[in-house]
Amino acid sequence: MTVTGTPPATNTTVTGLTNGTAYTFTVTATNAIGTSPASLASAPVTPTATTASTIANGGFESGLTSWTTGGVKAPVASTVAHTGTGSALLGLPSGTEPLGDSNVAQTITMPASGTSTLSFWYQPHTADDTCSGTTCKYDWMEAQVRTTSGTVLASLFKLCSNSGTWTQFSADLSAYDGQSVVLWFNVHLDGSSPADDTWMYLDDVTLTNSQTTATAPAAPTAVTATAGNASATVSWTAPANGGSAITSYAVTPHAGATALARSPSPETRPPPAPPSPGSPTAPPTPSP
Ligand SMILES: [Ca+2]
Ligand SMILES: [Ca+2]
Repeated sequence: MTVTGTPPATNTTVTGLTNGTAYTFTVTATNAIGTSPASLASAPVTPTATTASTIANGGFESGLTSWTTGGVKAPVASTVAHTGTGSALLGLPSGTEPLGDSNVAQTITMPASGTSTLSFWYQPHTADDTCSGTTCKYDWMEAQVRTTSGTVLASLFKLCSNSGTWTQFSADLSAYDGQSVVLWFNVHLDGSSPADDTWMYLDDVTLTNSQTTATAPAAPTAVTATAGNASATVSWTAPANGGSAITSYAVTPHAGATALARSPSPETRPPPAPPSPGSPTAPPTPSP
């Protein structure tokens, strides 16, 4: 593509690229007399699809829209927010305690690949005993990843806390990439009388995805050559490897503007002799 102007801008956006493919870029400058040689190539970059959160209304700014509620005490929208003005309230802060669950759930389609991280914030309260994990037997807060048919794939946490502070929880859900799963958040109540209620505010449920595709290495730098007798010793600095180990280098001698045959790696072999018209040792025609 061509960038024009007076003077022309020194940046531009190249569109129409394929996500997941590594690209490098070179630039030439043109004036009234002609066009420059191309620049060295940029470091490689790999465009990726913009991954908006696949969780709808994860900030509960639209009440409980897009969430399914369940249990003996259905959760309600709350204005006790971690961010924004809304959250979900699971369980109940006061009043007669029912026996059973209070949950919200949403089915999401996980990204096809990459590292997928679930994050959410919860603010736990209880008048019942505190506990953690399998020791919980009265009231508790919990989060699970389930199949769409209800089978538990992972228990993210299970505890009963009265910290009353917004607490972040995050988990790597990459194992479920490409699947439809249910995010399930619950407060369990033991129906005690007199009531010892338990409740939890839930907010900012997000799923982020990052792609870790390896790319081609950057260009080697600091290339120097020392002349010898019909040979030259070439050395260089290894570049960033793009996330995949470098397996070879190729060294191409140039005589003037003409690229000659490449030397294979490793570079212990002297480069081909310089061109000599009519000589039987002249190297072959340049290859791309
Ligand atoms: Ca919110
Ligand atoms: Ca209780």
